[in-house]
Parts: sequence; structure tokens; C-alpha cells
Amino acid sequence: MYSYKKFCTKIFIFTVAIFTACTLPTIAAITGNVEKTGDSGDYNRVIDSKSGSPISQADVMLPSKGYKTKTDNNGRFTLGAKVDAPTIMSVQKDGYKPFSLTVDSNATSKPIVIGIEKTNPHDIIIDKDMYHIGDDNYSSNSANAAEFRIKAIGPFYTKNFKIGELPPNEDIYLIIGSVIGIDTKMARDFGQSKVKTAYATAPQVFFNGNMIAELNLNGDNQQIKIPRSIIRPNSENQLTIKSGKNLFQTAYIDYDDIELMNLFIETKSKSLISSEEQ
Ligand SMILES: [Ca+2]
Ligand SMILES: [Ca+2]
Repeated sequence: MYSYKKFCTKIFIFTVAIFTACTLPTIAAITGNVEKTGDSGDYNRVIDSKSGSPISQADVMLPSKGYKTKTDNNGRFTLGAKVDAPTIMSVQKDGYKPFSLTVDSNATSKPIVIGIEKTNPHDIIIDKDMYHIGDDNYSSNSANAAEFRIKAIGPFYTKNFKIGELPPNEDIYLIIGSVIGIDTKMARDFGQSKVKTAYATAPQVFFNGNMIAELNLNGDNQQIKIPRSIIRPNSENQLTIKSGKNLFQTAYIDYDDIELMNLFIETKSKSLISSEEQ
């Protein structure tokens, strides 16, 4: 279907996109800042990323652990569940973009300050729930397997949702808040997957039937540009995410079990990120 060269180019583009998202301050400011302070007397807090004021009554969750709490009047919260292997922590508050972050024992050993940002008029929240995509058949060594608690919905996720008028001078991005469990060769090479003897094809992201990305790495805040030509303004649109397949299992199809959370659409002014049209 795709030439090898094009395939590698795609991998490269998405890898760059992920790391750009992690390092550029402009992007971090859009979907929330996380900073850690070392003072042992500090508390975990949720604040407004613009004003810095505390946000009370925000939902803080570790969905894989079934843990849920709310911030107090000072935006403070405690994590009442032990975190070892990387797991997804989410913060939700009405009027704010859904925020999620993959945390581990190291990240939660110090107070965490999470900045969340108010939604913009053109933002579209597609889904704030966590989904396990795959077949519930996975190695204990696969990426984040220890954190899988919810049953698989099957080998793909799909949802229809309405898009209104598109702002003329902005680019449209699909944001995937967090993904864990991807066992591609790249995920193994980066140490995210500990499976030595196998790896899987990358999960694929489709918009209105067009493949717009392959997800090769686990991580937060993955941003995928959606070409305007495939978006249907003032109409129903469809997002589908298909799990990869284990390339080393030939006796039956073994879908790569992954978990993802927080799917939404953001628009950004065109000058922010240079991008390659496909
Ligand atoms: Ca599987
Ligand atoms: Ca997996």
C-alpha cells in the first residue's frame, strides 16, 4: 500500500511531531503545563495555565486504577493510589480542555502542579473517556501492560461527531491526550516496550476514511494535522483509530492492545507549526 520510503518518512514526521510537542513552549502552553517542585511541604495542585489561580472542584482521575478525586478550594489534591508502572492521569473541569498525563512512580514522588487551559470557541471535545483497543490478549512485557484494567472494545475505536464552521486562517489538529501500550518496533527501540521477540504494526488514525497518521510511540499530547480537504464543515465527521497487529504471530491475529484517552480537535493559527501536506 505504501512504499517503504514513504512509510519511513511518515514515521519520521510523526516522531518529530511528538518530540516537538514535548519541547516547544508555545505548544505546552496550549494544552497545559506540568511543572514539579521539590519542596516536600507542597501539595499537588491544579491551576489555570494563564492566570495561575487555583482551580477547585476539578476531577482528577487514574482511570486504570479506578481512582477519582476532586481538587479542594485551593486546587489541591492527593493521589490515593500507588503508581508504579506508567499510567494515565487525567484532569477534567467544565470549561477547560481535557488534560491527561502519563505518570509513573518517579513523577508522583514529588508534588505535581498541572496547568489546564480554558477551551476556545472552535475546540471540539470528541471523547473524554478512556478506551482499551485490542483483544485483551497481551504479554506482561508489552508497553504498560501492568496498567490495563478495562476490557477491550475490540480492534478499533470509531466515533461520529459534528463539526461546525471552520475558521478560515487556522490549521485543524486532532489531539490525542494520552496513549499507552503501543508495541511497535520504535516503541521497543525507545524502551517503551520490553517485548524482545515481537513487535506490532503502528496503530492507524483515520479521519472520514482517510489515514492521517500512524502512532509509533506512546506519549501525551500527540498532535495530528487534519487536512482541510477531508473535513466536512457543518456536518458529521468520523474519527477511527485502529490497533496495530503483532507481526510475529501468524497462527491468529493478535491485535496490539493499547489504551488511549482524551480525543479533541483544536485550531491553531497557521504560522505556529510548519507542516508537510500529504
Ligand atoms: Ca493483543
Ligand atoms: Ca500493547
